[in-house]
Amino acid sequence: MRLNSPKMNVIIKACMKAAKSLIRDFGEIENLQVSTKAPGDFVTSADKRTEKILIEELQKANADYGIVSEEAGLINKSNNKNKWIIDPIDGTMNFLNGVPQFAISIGYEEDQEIKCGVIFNPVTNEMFCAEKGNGAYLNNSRIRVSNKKKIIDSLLVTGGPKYASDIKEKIFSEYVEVSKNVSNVRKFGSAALDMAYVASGRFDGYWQRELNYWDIAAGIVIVKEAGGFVNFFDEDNKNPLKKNIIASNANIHEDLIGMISKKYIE
Ligand code: 2AM
Ligand code: CA
Repeated sequence: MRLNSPKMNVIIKACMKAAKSLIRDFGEIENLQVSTKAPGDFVTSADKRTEKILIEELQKANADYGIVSEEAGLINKSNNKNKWIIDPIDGTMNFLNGVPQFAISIGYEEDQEIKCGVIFNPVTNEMFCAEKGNGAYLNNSRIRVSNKKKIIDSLLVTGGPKYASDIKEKIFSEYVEVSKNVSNVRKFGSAALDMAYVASGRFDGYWQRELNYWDIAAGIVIVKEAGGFVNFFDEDNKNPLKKNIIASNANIHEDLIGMISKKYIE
């Protein structure tokens, strides 16, 4: 049984409409005009087109909701209760290089909690979605996090550091530390899909520093509804949209936290 509440229907409809445009752009990747926002942080015209469709569709349903989106920034700032958290292309670097590992990510936040989310890879046609209290799905099938018991047997995924990071050494040393204590670590380049893959048991756990809220908002509810745990660590109180995250199955969560950071918020 797929999720079909009014809220989920709005998100899925917006997502599918935007995905049509995005997949056309992916087919014409060589013709895209690429502009550089900052080193290592590329923005494509496809990004903006996809975002525009998402915002238009979501606003048709709820004109007064707040929107937090990568390019457009904050819309309807005064609405702090209901917000769409959008990433039109998560995995931009993959997209630009013709690698089919990227996704549209849409989260719906109510009273500071993500209540539902969709992560859609338009190339593989995999839609991961979840709604608080109603479970997590991949297309029409329920998903669950893996049942791996020991961290030493686990396959993890991570990302970063970004090109302009000030903490590259710290991120590399964490990578070394974790790698010594697990089966293996992957780097796939889309935080949203990394979260979705943890939710569906493909990876046992995920961690990454220096993310933006829109990279992982939808993933939070999808991992939790799939039975996983999500924690944020080393929070930056001055910038609540910046996130360091750990997401995994329940069995290995404490061990993973122990390897990465002792300072975490419940
Ligand atoms: P993006 O593709 O939307 O930029 C890659 O490790 C993951 O980190 C992607 O989900 C990417 O999102 C995210 N990320 C966030 N900020 C980034 C940055 N400045 N440079 C590269 N990746 C970034
Ligand atoms: Ca992103």
